[in-house]
Amino acid sequence: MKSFIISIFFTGLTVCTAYGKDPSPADKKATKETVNLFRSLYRLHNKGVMYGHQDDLMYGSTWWYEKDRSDTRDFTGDYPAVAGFELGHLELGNERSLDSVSFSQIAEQIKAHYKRGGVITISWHADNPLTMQDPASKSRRQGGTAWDVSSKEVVASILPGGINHQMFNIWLDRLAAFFTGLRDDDGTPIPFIFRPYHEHSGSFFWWGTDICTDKQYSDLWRYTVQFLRDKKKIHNILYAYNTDRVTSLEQYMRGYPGDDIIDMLSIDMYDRGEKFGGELDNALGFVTREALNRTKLTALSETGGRRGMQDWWSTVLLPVVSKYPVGYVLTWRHAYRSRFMMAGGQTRPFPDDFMNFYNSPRTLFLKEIQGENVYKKK
Ligand code: BMA
Repeated sequence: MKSFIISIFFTGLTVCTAYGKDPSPADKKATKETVNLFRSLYRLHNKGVMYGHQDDLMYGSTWWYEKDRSDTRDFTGDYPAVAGFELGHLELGNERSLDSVSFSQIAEQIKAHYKRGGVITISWHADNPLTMQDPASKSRRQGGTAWDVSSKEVVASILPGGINHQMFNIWLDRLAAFFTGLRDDDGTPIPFIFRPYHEHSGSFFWWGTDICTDKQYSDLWRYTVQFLRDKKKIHNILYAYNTDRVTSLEQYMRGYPGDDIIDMLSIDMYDRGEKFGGELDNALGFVTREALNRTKLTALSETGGRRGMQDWWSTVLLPVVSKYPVGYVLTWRHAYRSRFMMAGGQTRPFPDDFMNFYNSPRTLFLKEIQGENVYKKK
């Protein structure tokens, strides 16, 4: 109310001040729907943790692109609140992703999920811009891909002044063209969370902590955002900073590009054994605290269960994520396995215990966030 009264006197100025008070995206020119999404997600931290699933709308281990189908919905009756998509190989100008998914179908499903009022997140396993040019890399396992960590010169080679800088600009141009095409029927740009250069601490991608310097990593981020936001004038993106498992805030923040670039502090952690619960508890504690101190969003943007555990969802994951303001938890794709299917393999997409996670008052699936109207669409 106070800012409303002041705004009667100093309209232009107070709009900015009032804006500055509320949690807001790093992009000062973010579209209305993007600002609304950011604020809704920030508010939802208090309500519960959204469930997200990678490629949920594109395929499952037993089916391939059936419009509107979803493993999550098949199993629970509801879509995930957050739908994940992957753009690896878009940079090459290909029609299909590294997982053989058609980019035009991805765009279609992004639009469908936006229409339903769901949240969209996009990852990018970009090929290695340096080693992919070396024919010898083809003979190596993962040679030329995002996982090729054979050279420490990659990030330097694409930054301004680097030998691959022009090529990298073409890659970003292709991303920009795809992003610009993500529009609703009335032409409204569809807001989404973009999580490139992920799992920085892991050093199994060419942008990892052991493969480039912290400064280069930060420069890569800043260059990318400035290219998409300032040069291409794309204002419907929330940017997610992300690491793999870390044990301290200091380790987490290595190479952080800055609050003027980043909207979300997220972490990926998979369960590799009994210590997982404690490690996740520790990491989510300092990541979410730091995020809220900076007025940023949070997520456990990739996680996955321990093989053989029947009740992982309700006894390991749920108790820890319930302790902290974690915006969403996303589990990775159910890769399509035709040969496995032919051999009569298991066809259930989730264990029974997933229903306990679904039924928990702490978790939010699509129907629960539809009521929130996260984009404040009319
Ligand atoms: C990885 C694996 C790969 C996949 C990649 C991008 O974690 O699932 O098979 O190509 O993600 O989706």
